[in-house]
Amino acid sequence: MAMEATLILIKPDGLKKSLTGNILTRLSETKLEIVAAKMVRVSHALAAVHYQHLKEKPFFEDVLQYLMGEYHDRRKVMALVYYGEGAAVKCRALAGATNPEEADPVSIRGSYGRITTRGVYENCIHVSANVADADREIKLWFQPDEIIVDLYPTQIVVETVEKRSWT
Ligand code: IDP
Ligand code: MG
Repeated sequence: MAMEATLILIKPDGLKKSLTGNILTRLSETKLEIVAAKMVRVSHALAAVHYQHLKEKPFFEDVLQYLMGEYHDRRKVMALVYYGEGAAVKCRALAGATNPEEADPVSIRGSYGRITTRGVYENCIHVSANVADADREIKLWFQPDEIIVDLYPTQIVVETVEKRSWT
């Protein structure tokens, strides 16, 4: 199997239900390496690009609000990159099907997900669907220096930007 990276997001429902430890424990069964991790406050713009393939769906805006944490009083997600042999397929298998009612009951989504009365599949975790999606999504959520291995080609850009520093 090829060395791959995949993006994992613990969504706001997963955080609110205190499932971070459970989910990371389940993912550790894969023996993959975590090469990046951070908490992210998700903007509408980031959510919209992340879920661009759902733009025409009637539930698009609901899914954006869900990822932004508007339904869970938790405006954050935990983003991680898992790296190793067959990472995309292995993590996807542990996550289970998109619809938590159809997901294998012992999968992460089968164990912890639910369908809300609004009709959104709250499935606790995002896992890139395949390697092509993973490459796009990892570049969207992480900067090169936030990942401890070199996954993709980089370039040096010289910019003068104002940024905060510790006083
Ligand atoms: P995935 O998360 O399994 O890759 P996608 O089709 O990419 O599935 O959908 C992204 C997210 O949008 C899902 O995880 C789920 O939260 C939500 N979603 C997808 N399809 C539906 C649907 O038919 N009804 C309600 N929510 C959905
Ligand atoms: Mg998807």
